[in-house]
Amino acid sequence: MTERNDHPWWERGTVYQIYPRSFQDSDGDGVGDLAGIERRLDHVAALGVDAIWLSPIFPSPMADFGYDVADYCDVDPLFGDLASFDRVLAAAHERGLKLLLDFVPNHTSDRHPWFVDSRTGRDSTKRDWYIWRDPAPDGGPPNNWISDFGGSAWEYDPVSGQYYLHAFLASQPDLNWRNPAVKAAMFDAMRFWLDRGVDGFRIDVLWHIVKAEGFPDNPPNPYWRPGITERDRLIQRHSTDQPEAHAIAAEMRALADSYGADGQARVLIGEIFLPNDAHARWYGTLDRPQVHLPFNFQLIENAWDAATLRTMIAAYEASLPPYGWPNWVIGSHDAARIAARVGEPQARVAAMLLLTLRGTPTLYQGDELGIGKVDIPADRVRDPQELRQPGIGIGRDRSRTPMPWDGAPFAGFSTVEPWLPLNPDWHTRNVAAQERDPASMLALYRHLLALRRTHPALSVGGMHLLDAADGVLAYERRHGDEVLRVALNLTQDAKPLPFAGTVVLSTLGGATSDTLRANEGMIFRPTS
Ligand code: TEU
Repeated sequence: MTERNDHPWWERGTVYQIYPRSFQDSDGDGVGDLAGIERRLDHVAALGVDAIWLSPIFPSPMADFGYDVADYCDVDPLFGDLASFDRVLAAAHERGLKLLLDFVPNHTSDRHPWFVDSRTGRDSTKRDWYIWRDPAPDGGPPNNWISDFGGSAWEYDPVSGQYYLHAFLASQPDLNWRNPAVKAAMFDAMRFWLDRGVDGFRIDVLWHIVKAEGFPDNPPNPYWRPGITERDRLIQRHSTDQPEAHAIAAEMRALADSYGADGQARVLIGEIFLPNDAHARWYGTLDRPQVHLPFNFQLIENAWDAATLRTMIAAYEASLPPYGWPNWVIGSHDAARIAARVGEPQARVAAMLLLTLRGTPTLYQGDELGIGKVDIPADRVRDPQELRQPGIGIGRDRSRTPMPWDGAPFAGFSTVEPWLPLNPDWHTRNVAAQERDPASMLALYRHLLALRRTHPALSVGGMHLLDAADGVLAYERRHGDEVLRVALNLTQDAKPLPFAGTVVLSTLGGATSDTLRANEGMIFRPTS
């Protein structure tokens, strides 16, 4: 591929996810808020990222902590108001940070006025804004679809004798995007925020938004076994990834692009879980693009070993259309934390991988501190997914714990007991402590992010995988005359270096450069 020098910010840059409930509380209710985020923006800027994505801040009964929206064009009082949002946006822009909101198009809250109206009866003018169906002949649900949070995806409504569809909680009814009025209202909501100056959206479960006509049963998944989330009993063939959803994504993109006349792209990141080929179709075509970045979760989904990751990276790269820019996610408010999965030494290697692979990285708040396993006592579990399917290890609270800022009570996050427990080691694992320690995870993240900014080879350069010893993942990044090589030891044993060179950075510091130590990742400038 020919080398380009015109990479837009979302290709060059990095995204940092803030989970607003858990970033910084400013009003002493134990829950984070927008004024808190504004207060802590210097941490984000000092980290060296380019954009922030805020998980939902809209009015919500919080059954799914904001992914159940009751009004797309306002701010929940728990987080502040439109004025406090405008202040965060201005403060982010002053620091050169872009700001993306979380747009939740697949479903609303059951308290959204649209659904309240829809539920009043079959002749409601909003009836067709949601997906209502008659019962099956035996009175049961219209088909076999399963909610992502377990149980039937259909909820019976005794008032009208029909069922409504909900891919997630029963209190998150799915919108009917085949209805043009729904589309118009949701596009108005996007315009509302774009007009306010946001730089784009992360779009929640984008591949879910349209369902197959006729609502056929989903086929069974032959790989399902007990202990796996109930959703995976079926392949979501007819409930997700429909051609009409791609067409809507293309229209969303056209809307976002219509705001880009100032040369600053308004970016759409689609949350999409699909195998490579189906996933790549969400880029759309060159003349009819869809999302800029279909989120790539494969660093979360795959086993942490060099051979698996090498195969996965090669397959992902090969699946991209020539104009499709890659991206990588290693943590989120839904996934187990990387340091909990692979341990702290390997979490340092993971940081180097995330920030040196070709493609836009998304960092999740707290991973820059290496927050690891947090046990949530049974009486403090809040995640509705965990509460509905306990004991199979899908609890999301453990990655939603509050940011530990310093050694003050409640880690400086709040003045009262936070809504979820802090990481148990917060006395030592907090931002202030790690700022004082040049060997900390935070120092490593800052160093890596600074390197990405100063070396275009690392941000926009080409990449190819290199051969290396078993357990070592190695690759080269190249842009113009600049060549950098990365060698990551994913094992607990010392390994021979795959190439010679001058060490630019080691995850362990003080590198000798004749071997890769256990758990060591290195960036080199090749000598020859
Ligand atoms: O997540 C969608 C999604 O695919 C999740 O069901 C995911 O598989 C699961 O959480 C992994 O444990 C998005 C949001 O990120 C999530 O927080 C919401 O609960 C969900 O959509 C519904 O809006």
